[in-house]
Amino acid sequence: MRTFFVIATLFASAAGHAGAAEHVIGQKNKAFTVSNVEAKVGDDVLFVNDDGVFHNIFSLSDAQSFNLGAYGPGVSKKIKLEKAGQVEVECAIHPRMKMMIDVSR
Ligand SMILES: [Cu+2]
Repeated sequence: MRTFFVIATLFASAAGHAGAAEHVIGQKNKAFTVSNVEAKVGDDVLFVNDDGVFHNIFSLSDAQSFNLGAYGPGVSKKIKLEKAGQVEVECAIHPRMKMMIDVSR
């Protein structure tokens, strides 16, 4: 009987972890295609340059800092969200480009 409860508990905790999602954030007309994204730790974010110009997407946020470097039209760059918190995303080439990723557990 005790064994049954242990196994049932293991299944219950495994069911709580859904697969990681992928969030696509485009860059078009020197702007992000979305201004706010709700995400979970472990999700991927794909930055897609749908523009005719280069972008250099980065973040200096405490939750996650990264710098994708300059990349041209048609190029995509992926990151994995590693910590909960607010990740403010900017472009080093276009200072007006800003968006926020809210990462929760
Ligand atoms: Cu840009």
